[in-house]
Amino acid sequence: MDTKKISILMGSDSDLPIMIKATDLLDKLAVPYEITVLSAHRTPELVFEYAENAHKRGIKIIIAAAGGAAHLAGIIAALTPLPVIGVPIKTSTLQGMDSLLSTLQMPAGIPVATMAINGAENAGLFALKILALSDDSIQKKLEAYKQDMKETVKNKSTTLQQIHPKEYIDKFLS
Ligand code: RP5
Repeated sequence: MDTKKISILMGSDSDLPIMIKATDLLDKLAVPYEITVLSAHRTPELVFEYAENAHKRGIKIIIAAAGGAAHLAGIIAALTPLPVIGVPIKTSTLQGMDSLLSTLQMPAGIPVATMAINGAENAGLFALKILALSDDSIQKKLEAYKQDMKETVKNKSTTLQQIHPKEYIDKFLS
């Protein structure tokens, strides 16, 4: 089995319904990953241990998702030499603006590549784009993914030319 080069971290298992979009993408493209719950606030010692050792196990990129006072991506980025992709999780109180700003507004010296609120699929894609720089097989998978996306949009447009917009909503969007 291939070495896992992508690590997905979540502040809580309650982030999984969002992060499943990243794992679905990686499963679809048959790229292995590891997925772990680690909290900057609830398990700080484990966060330190994980971040300081991940690169020694062959991990190349860390995706860190958290909501609210979302410090997970930032503290991981402070401790690892690896690139860190942050996913701010939408919250019920502030709609994820809290998560977005606490993931995004890092001080100079400690970068976190922050995705959109709930941007789990893009986090997976961004991780793959980094790996594709030195892996042609991943590059090819990304090209196929993009082609699929293009065909899907074209097919939707063709269908929309053939039926009434209300029927389209009933059939495909309800
Ligand atoms: C953050 O707090 C987690 O990333 C999650 O988004 C949020 C709520 O966590 P739970 O109270 O659902 O465990 O640390």
